[in-house]
Amino acid sequence: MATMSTPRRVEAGASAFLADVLAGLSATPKAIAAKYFYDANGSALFDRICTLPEYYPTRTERAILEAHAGEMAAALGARALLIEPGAGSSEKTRVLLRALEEPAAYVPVDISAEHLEHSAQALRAELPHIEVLPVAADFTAGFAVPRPQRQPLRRAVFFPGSTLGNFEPDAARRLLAGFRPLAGRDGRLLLGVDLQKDIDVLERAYDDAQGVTAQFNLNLLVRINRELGGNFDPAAFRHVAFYDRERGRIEMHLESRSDQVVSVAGRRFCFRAGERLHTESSYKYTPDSIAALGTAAGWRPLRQWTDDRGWFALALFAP
Ligand code: AVI
Repeated sequence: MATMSTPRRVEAGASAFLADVLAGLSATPKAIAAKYFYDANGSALFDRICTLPEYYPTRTERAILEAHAGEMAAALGARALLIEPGAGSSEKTRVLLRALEEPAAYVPVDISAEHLEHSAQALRAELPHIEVLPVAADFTAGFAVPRPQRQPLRRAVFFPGSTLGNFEPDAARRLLAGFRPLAGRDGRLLLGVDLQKDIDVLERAYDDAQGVTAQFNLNLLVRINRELGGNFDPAAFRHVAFYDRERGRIEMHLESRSDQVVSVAGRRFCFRAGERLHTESSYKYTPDSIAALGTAAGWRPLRQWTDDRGWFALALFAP
């Protein structure tokens, strides 16, 4: 199995980061993809976000899983092979894995080989009856699913955490369509999505009182300085997060507090006071719009589970 830790891949990753940052700072308006938040520090800050009182998605999704894991497991059927793109520490997946009937295996896929191996070991110790077959890969670029010892009756793609929300609608549709061949002919897709709700609840979730989300956003500049030889002064930028009702998305930006010139890898970029660098969009769906997106990607909506407030949904699809 390929790992992400060979020098060539690290260099390739660094040069893609550099090319994307230079292109994003040259664009109007300036923008850098949200996937670059997640260096070690960014991932640790995201873990903290997930525990914040204002950030409801993680605990709401977990509560839905805990309340309905039995039904979900029954819907996936016995001897399922569970594939999780972007698995991270597989924290919430444990709830589902525990409920599955004789699971064939669990295939967590993550870009960080080190993180993946660490959490695979913990899972094997906790759930010794489940074969864990980690794949270190960028799930958006495609990957091969390893063959488990026990013959699966079905493959199921589990994509929780509202990660889909960070994809633009067209890219989200392409991603879900790409899960079709992964799941196979009678496969299933179980998708976690954040739902549209009161604007204050949404905006507080992305601009918390302790300023952890602000730190998470500003860490992108720290990462650019360290990895790409930038000279951003993070204190010269302000975290901005708001909900765009028309687009149904939270936007996060870094707003320049003054006119300033920043250099990255020897290139100079001017910011005017108040100018924004767009760092993330987080789309919020409705039960109908998520069913429609799945349908547009070639999936058939089967059912959805939600919480009492209707804040988050787990949506199940078949081919
Ligand atoms: C990873 N992703 C689903 C998070 C979200 O809610 O869009 C990232 C995040 N950004 C700020 N807070 C959390």
